[in-house]
Parts: sequence; C-alpha cells; structure tokens
Amino acid sequence: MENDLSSAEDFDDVVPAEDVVPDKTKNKHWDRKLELIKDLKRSVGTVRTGKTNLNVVVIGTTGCGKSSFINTALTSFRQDKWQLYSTVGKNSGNITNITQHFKSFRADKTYFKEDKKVLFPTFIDINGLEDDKDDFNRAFLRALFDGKIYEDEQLTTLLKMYQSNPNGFKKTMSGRTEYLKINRNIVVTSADPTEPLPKDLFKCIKQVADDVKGIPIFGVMTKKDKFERNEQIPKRIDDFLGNLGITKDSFKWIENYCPDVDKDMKYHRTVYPSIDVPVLKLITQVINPDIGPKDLMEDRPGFLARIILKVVSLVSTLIQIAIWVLFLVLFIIATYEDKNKDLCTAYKILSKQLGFTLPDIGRICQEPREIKGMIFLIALIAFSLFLFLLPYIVKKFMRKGLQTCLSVISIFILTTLVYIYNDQITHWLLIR
Ligand SMILES: Nc1nc2c(ncn2[C@@H]2O[C@H](COP(=O)(O)OP(=O)(O)OP(=O)(O)O)[C@@H](O)[C@H]2O)c(=O)[nH]1
Ligand SMILES: [Mg+2]
Repeated sequence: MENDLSSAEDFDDVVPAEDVVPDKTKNKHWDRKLELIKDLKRSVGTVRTGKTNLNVVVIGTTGCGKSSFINTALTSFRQDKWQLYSTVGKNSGNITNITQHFKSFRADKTYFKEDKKVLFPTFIDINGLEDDKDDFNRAFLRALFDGKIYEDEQLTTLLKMYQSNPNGFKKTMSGRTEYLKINRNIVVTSADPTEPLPKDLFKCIKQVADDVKGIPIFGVMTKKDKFERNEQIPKRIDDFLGNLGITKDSFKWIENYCPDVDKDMKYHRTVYPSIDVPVLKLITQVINPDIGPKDLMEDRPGFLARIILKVVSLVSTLIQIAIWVLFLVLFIIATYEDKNKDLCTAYKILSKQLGFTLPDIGRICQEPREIKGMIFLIALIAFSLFLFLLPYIVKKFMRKGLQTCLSVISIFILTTLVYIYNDQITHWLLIR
C-alpha cells in the first residue's frame, strides 16, 4: 500500500477532475442504500423523542482497519462522496500514521450535518490494543465502557499510568466524571490469514462487555477485497466469532474504501453503494440488536421468497382492483337511490296531506336508523384502516410505493363518496 492517506486535503488532487466517475445512482445497490438510511433514520428517531445518540466504539489491534471502517461507516450515510474522518495509517511494516487518540465522531458535527436532530450514533475510534496486555486491556476497557476516557486522550499515556500503578489507575478512572458511556462495541479484525487472531484480546473484550456491562458486541472483518477467495477464511471467521461469543447475525465481512479497492481512488468524488450497503446493514443491527438479519430484506431473495413476493403482490393488486370496483358500485347505487329519495319526499308530503298510506312505498321510505348508519360508518373506517395497513405489509416484502399510492387515493375517494352520499348509502343499506 503506497498511499499515505493522512488528511482530507491531501485527496483533492488525487483524482483528476476530468476523470469519469461511475454513476452511483445507476448502481443496483443505490436504492437499497437510500432505503437503509431512511429506515435507520426512522429507527433512531430525533431529539424530539427525548432519546439520545448511541455511542459505538470500534476496537481492534493496530492496523486491522478500525479507522478505515469508521470512514466507511460514516461515508455510508452520505450520498455525495467518501470522506476521510479518521486518520488512516500505512500498513507496510513501517507504520507512521497509527491512531493515537480517543476520537469521537458525532453525527450532527461530522457525518450527518444536514439534519442535526436525527440521532444517528456517535462512532468512537481508539488506538489499537495489544493482545498480550490482558490486565491493562481489562482495566482500560472497563474505564472505556464506563465513559471515563476523554476526547483526544492518548492510550500510551494511560498505559504508562497503569504500568506505574495499576490500582492508582483504577482509582483515578472510577473517580472521573462520565464522558461518553459506551452502548455498543464493534470489534474489527483483518481477514489477512498471516496475521494471528488476537484471541486473548477478543476474550477480554467479551468478558468486560458481557460481565460488567452487558454491552452488545458486533464483529467486522475487513479486507474482503483481498481475501475473498482464501480458503482459510471460513475457519478464521468461526474463530473470530467463537472468541467473541457472537453469531454470524452480529457479523459482517466487508471491504473498506481504500486504494486497494479502487486504485484510481474515484471514491474521492463519489460513493460506492456496494461498499455502503453491507455496512449500513450492520449498523442497522448495531442500532437494533434484537432484530435478526432475516428482518433486513436481502437484496436477492431466494426462490421461495420471490414466489411469496409475487403472490402477495398479485393478491394486493387484486384487492386494490376490488376496492375500485366497490367504489364504482357504491357510486352507481347511491345515484340510483337518490331517485328513491325524491319518491319518498313526494310520498311523505302526499300521504300527510291526503291521509293515505301505501305499505310497500312506506317500507322503502322508512327513516334510516342512526345506529345502523353508525355501524356502517365504523365498518367503513375499519376497512379503510385495513387498506391503509395492507400496503405497508406488502411493502415490507415488496419495498415499492405503488400500493401505498393506490391506497391513499382509494381512501380519499371512499371518504369523499361516503361524505357526499352518506344519506343515500345508509338508506340503501337499511332497506335491504
Ligand atoms: N485492501 C484493504 N485494505 C484495507 C481495508 N481496510 C483497511 N485497509 C488498510 O489497512 C491499513 C490500516 O488501516 P487503518 O484503518 O489505519 O487501521 P487501524 O486499525 O485504524 O490502525 P491503527 O489506528 O494504527 O490502530 C491501511 O493501509 C488501510 O488502507 C480493506 O478493507 N481492504
Ligand atoms: Mg486507526
């Protein structure tokens, strides 16, 4: 890896302006990206709900791709282009740009400034931890999860503090006021099979997260671009998940925005939805740890799922057509009954003035009873509600807005018709 990508400004000259960047909106994952962002927006809510942002810390050993992952994760919320938020280092043996500090990235201040009220999570990048420093890691992680590490604090200073007096370190930490208490923990590891898995570190993270705080853990493996076909990967993933005590539901193998993935680095002028979507899916689970990935509609549903989707779509469309036919019938009948109304008015006047009754016409012209009219209206409202909900159920499978539009139009027409022809419809129903 030759490029030392250390600051956003460095990139401005990297891609010549005349270079053609691929049209992101034509990418087959583009719509999915937008949907995931929309769903995420809905599930995190806004400041008006009284909730607060989740704090998500990204942990791993030096050089595993933590900062790159944070840049990818934050970029996945953007629609314009990749952005460097956290400094990325070289991974060439001569590491010069390692992350030195505890650094937080708030949505409203960094990656989602366009709507500061949306409670997207705060991501936190820290130094790489070492596998063989179990005691320090334990003490540090406790302090970290408790929110006792401050902005820009250096891990090397904390390590020195711990090494000179472990008990003093713990005392100092417990005496500190809380800064960013951690709610979720993303553990990053590289897919590179030549790098040994830091198993002790993973076990330590699991213990501190589970035993002390019950903080949900998620796993991210980077460098999918390089090792996708490597046969050692399945075993590596199993070991990674086993040591963290998590299942595949809480895991994603991803590729980060980096020069290896796109040597022309056109991502300085665009985003790649195929990189963003898996990351957004993971973030969806990080935000809602209780929903399984099965609830997150996959891009390519299986054969059975496709058949179900088609059937649901067909049934839904047929129901919509039936509703339109029903409207038409009601409309015609209501118009027809209007004639009865004139007849009844004439009958009432004549029978009153001339003092006679005709039982057959009298039955037709009976006064509508309020109660039945009410039941009819409630039934109509319930039916309208059903129509309103139906497209959402269908949409969960279909992810298309057509049914919603049809339903909204249907409900609008139905309500208008009921309002205009209320008397006639009630009358028509009561004489049957
Ligand atoms: N090919 C490839 N390289 C990656 C990927 N993710 C990260 N890298 C590279 O790995 C190197 C280290 O990445 P960083 O994001 O700085 O790693 P880090 O974990 O933050 O490192 P420290 O801050 O030093 O602990 C950089 O050269 C990245 O370009 C990936 O998905 N694919
Ligand atoms: Mg880093």
